[in-house]
Amino acid sequence: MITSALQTARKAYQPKLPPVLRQGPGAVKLQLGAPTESIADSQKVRALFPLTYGQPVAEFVAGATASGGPLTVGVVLSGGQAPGGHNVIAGLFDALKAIHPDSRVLGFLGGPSGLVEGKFIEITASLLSGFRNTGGFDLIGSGRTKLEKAEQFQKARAVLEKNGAGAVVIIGGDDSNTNGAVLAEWFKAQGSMLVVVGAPKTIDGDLKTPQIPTSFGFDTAAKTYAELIGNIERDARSAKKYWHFIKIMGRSASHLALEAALQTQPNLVLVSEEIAQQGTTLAQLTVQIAQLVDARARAGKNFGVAVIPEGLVEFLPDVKKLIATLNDLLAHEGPAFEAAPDQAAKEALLRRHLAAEVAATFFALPAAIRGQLLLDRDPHGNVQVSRIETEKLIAEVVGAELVRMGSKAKYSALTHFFGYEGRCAAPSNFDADYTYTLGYVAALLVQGGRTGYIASVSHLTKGNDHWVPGGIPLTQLFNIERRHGEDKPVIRKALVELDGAPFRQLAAHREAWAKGEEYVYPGPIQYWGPAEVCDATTKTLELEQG
Ligand code: FBP
Repeated sequence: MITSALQTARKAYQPKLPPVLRQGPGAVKLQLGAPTESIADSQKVRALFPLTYGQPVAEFVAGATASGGPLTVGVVLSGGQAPGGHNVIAGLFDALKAIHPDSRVLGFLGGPSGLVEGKFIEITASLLSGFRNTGGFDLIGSGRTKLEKAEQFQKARAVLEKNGAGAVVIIGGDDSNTNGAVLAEWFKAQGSMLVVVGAPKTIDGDLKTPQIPTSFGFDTAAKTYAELIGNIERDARSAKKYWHFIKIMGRSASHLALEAALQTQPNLVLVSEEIAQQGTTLAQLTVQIAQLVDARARAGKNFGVAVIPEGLVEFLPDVKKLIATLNDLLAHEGPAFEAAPDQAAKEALLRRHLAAEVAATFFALPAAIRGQLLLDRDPHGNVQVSRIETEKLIAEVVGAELVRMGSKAKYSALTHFFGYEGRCAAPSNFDADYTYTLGYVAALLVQGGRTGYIASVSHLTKGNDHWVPGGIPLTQLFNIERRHGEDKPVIRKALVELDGAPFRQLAAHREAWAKGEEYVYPGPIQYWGPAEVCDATTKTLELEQG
């Protein structure tokens, strides 16, 4: 593979470990705290996880650990790409080799399905050397197969045992770690000594608890989007003739849109969680945005920048109801819809099934958006929000509203979607260090036999010299939620909190941002240079952690 000059130089970057890990695994010991409770529904969660519930929080502190024998550990990348995944594997590999040179890492191919089907490669030092500090998951690939059935667990166990592995590290988001906890419990219930350890991954930033301040990839993705938004802002204030509507990835939670906005201070950022709380309908939101466009036009500013979170449509109560109805319909009338030759035929079917109010919402949408709402669902039966052009929807309905209200604004809208652009960017120094540490910690948790744990690092904002590595029992992150008509134990998805510091920061400033051009230009991620430029964390983390 031909590598760029930056890639070549970046290969030599040695991620920074927290001080306690710098002397290697022999100089660190596991310290266990008090037993834990799940964040909610503790009795129900305890009943579902009788063998792994309530384990203590683990912290790594200076001290001697007897050197053990070689360990063989499987590793799985699960779900969407996030910058730093390769460094988790690098940290895992280096720690295991430091524990014993004969340790091995088996990289399961294509996500959880690789574990079930026994498809893997052995990670070697030379193979890994080309992937250190790189973005992407292409070393072993990823997938969205859900590991949730006993039959899959049985196969995974057979694969791990056959290949001499004593543990598997699952690098994933809330769903994958939920399943990891179930797998850990199942192994124990079967009398197996296999250890399951997780690592918090997702650019969306919605796997977050007081103990896990951020998931990896969020930092790099947000900085990538912020760079692009900053560039667009500079263009907007230079050309002064376009309104830019920019959709930012992040599925349900608006963390990425909010973070990118805090870094760039656009004229408008929508926060889905606030819209849901206020019950704002699409029509009401349209009027609000049109009024902003009109007000700026009256001030002689026929330009602006608006940031829209990817999941917005699912938070507008009227569109949410429509999507839920469509999800049900597609689940139950799937074959009929598939047989319909084109969108017109599908819509004719819908006219027969939808209640008047829901049909009105659907048919008021532009045809392209209607088509996108009918596309295939993801493996969980949810609409794939990355494929819905919400930015175009908003640009179009705002244009129509301006006409309706007789605005004199010269409205020319451009739309953008920044999503995949950020998912595989070369990890920032923060993500490179954080992920390497997470991998290293995962190896130590495996060595300590801590099954049902997720690797964690706390005190992340204070600089790497202050990071505290440890492990959080997964059951501590659980609550019970209603999913597809059933009560399920799941890791709670962390949405933007409207009383949280990042949102409050936005609320305090957005009026000024709307009127003026208080744009900020973060520029591209820097890998070398002053620490305040290269090693800064996100505003979200800074504000949340104080
Ligand atoms: P994960 O939650 O698995 O990390 O994936 C996040 C994400 O990037 C979302 O932001 C986005 O909506 C989705 O994946 C896109 O999925 P796909 O890769 O299937 O297009």
